[in-house]
Amino acid sequence: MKDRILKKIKESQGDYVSGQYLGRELGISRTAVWKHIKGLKEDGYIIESSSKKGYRLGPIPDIITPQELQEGLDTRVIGREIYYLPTVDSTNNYAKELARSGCGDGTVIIADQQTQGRGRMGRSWHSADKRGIWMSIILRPPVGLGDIQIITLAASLAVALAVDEIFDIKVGIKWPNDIVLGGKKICGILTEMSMEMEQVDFLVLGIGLNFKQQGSDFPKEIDDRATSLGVYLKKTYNLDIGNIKRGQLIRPILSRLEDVYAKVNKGAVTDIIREWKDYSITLGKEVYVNFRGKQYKGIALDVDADGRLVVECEDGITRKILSGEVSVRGILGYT
Ligand code: BT5
Repeated sequence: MKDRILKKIKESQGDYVSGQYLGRELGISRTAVWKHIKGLKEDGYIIESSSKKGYRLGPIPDIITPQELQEGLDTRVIGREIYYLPTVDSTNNYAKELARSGCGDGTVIIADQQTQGRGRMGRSWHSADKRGIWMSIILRPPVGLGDIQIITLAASLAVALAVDEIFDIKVGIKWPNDIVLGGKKICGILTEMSMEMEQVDFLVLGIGLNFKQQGSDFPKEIDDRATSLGVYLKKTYNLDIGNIKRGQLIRPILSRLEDVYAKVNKGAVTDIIREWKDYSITLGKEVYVNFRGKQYKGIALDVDADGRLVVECEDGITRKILSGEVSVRGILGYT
């Protein structure tokens, strides 16, 4: 009902709508209307109330509820179901529980804030309130285990394409899926999965994208390697993104994710890799990689059809790395 009231007051485009009219249209009492309006205000909407004229919606704030995100979302799978949480330990944790209890392919869990955001290999992910996009997408791909790495690469490609579309800037992707601007990380992706009888039951794609943080919002330990779109755009183009809502970037990310996901499911892996390579800042560079417990220095030559990084190591042997750490010279601290 709250959604229907919101829709009605949005439709009136800044004019007052009386409680009586809303009640009559929706078949509820004026008191019930008032209660729902109170709920909308608690969600963050600015609604002026006048005892004579009724209710009037103010400018829409930066809200990421399903109602807001789904308005204008052109996807058929990704984000058809969205769970919004003001605060959560980790959207990936929440997503895994939800997936186990049986939710649909493409379900999105999104939060304003994470108290225990996670990176890969037990590391933590700083997720300040309303400053970034912290979301997890549950996928149930009809593909084998071998394609999981491609889906992870595809996710970073989707973010890169969406940032390009909205801000007209080209990010770099550090293999496998760190997104970097001006040598600093703006986005990380954590893919987790659940297997059953050797089949992928579900996959959780956790995307953390720094959006509106100021430089001083990052803790000391990471402020030399982390930045946000806001900081980068201000510094580089003197562009202020204060008025841009998170939803304006979330929707294109979900759309592009839907495109690349469909391609993976169709087996169009070479297309994904080709597009991904266009954003790569790893290929052709000197790298340090860990392979079977040992560290090697080499040159990153290529990404193969399985999404593995092909590295020509100093000992003359070419190794294919499936996951783990890669330090790229000149990026995020390796000099
Ligand atoms: C990642 O790990 O880059 C994956 C991050 C995934 C975060 C999302 S948010 C939604 C979903 N829910 C979760 O709980 N997680 C996912 P990794 O490559 O291991 O990078 C982690 C390292 O990046 C940390 O050890 C820090 O050095 C650094 N770091 C932490 N917070 C950061 C931030 N906000 N921006 C940039 N770097 C950060």
